[in-house]
Amino acid sequence: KKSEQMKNANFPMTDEGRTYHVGTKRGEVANRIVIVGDLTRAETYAKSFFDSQDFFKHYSTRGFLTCTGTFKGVPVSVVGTGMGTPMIDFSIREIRALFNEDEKLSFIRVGTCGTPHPHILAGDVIVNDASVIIQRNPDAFRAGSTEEPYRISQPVQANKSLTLKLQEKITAILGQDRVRVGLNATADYFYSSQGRIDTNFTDRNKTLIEGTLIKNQPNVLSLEMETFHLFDMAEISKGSIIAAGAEIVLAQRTTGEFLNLELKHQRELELGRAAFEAVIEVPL
Ligand code: R1P
Ligand code: URA
Repeated sequence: KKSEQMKNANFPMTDEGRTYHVGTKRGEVANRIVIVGDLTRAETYAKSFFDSQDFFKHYSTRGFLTCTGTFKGVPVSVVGTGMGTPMIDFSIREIRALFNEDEKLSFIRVGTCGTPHPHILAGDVIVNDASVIIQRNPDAFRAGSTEEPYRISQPVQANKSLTLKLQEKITAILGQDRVRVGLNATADYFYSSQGRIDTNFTDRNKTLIEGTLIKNQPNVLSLEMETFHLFDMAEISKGSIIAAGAEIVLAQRTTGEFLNLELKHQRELELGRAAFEAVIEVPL
């Protein structure tokens, strides 16, 4: 399929109104949206939860998958965003641009994460009521610099009603013992800024998680790569977007355990169902 000519250098769109990266146009995305990092998770959700298998599906050449259908009769979309905060920026801005100024949107992110918390198990679910971001400071790595190698932001809050509804829905499925609610830390990278050790590079991150992060924010439960930017975008959306997020714990960082695939797939379906139920029930 040949790519289409974009117009408008400030906010590129085709004549037909398709956005540059996500590639959808007005009417192809619902205003209640579940976003996930993994594109196969997005497709599995559409196939498992949409009322009909005859749903709208669009792959963009920039790594986004959008599926739109209905869940219990309510129009919903699931978008596979890929990884990292720039992908969240493309997703939120380009989806928002498909709606009128007075229309409201809700986004729930269903992700996977690591936990720095010794008592949370791989396979547990963490619902985030707020998030900070950890950013690597490249200036600190230049010769002679005295700057700190990583910066931790102030927390930004999730939407309370959407978060409570998501917590209620996932707790009804998994029970209280497997669900935690608390602070997330989005990292700008998977390796350096999540404190992973890679001897091929000078990362200066040996004490980043237990030292810098936990001293700064003792209650951080999860580490992932998108949620902060989703909450931040909702906060600056002039009241048009509400957002919540939850993750399945894949990596238990204090023991080194990584979740087995079978339980990961089971949890993805459980948390996905909870997210669709929450996103349709909370009024906009
Ligand atoms: C890293 O492996 C990816 O997994 C997490 C992180 O946020 C990052 O995107 O979430 P997803 O499973 O939604 O991609
Ligand atoms: N995703 C992350 O970003 N970090 C982890 O440790 C696991 C999943």
